[in-house]
Amino acid sequence: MRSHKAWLLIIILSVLVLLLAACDSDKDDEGNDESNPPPTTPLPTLPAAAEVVMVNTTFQPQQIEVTVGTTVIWTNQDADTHTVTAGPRENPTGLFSSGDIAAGGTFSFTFTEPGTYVYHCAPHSGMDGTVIVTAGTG
Ligand SMILES: [Cu+2]
Repeated sequence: MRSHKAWLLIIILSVLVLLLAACDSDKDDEGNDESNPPPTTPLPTLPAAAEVVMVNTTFQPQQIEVTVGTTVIWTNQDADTHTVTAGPRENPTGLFSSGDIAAGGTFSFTFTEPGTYVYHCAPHSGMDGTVIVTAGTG
């Protein structure tokens, strides 16, 4: 009984020593990796977003440039209702049309093709904006 316990103790100690040794070598590897990280591959392109606010019956910024795939979010900070309507006032394209956006409301649209997109607010002449969409790099 006594020698059986002694052997068990020796085996447990041996396993512990082996585990500690393994941990030490792991730590060394990780330490080296952290202090000298390998070159990282480019991250996948995340969905991009850009913001335009409607304030003082204008779009701010009045013109923005984004890359393909960007979602533009318009937020109405005025008390008046506005719209975000694609195309020139006299000839809407129908690409997007927010309908009425009440105070505090938002509208978003994702641009999937490069180009220059003019838009306007239907009720307010002179309230116009432009989104320039360029080909993305990624
Ligand atoms: Cu408006």
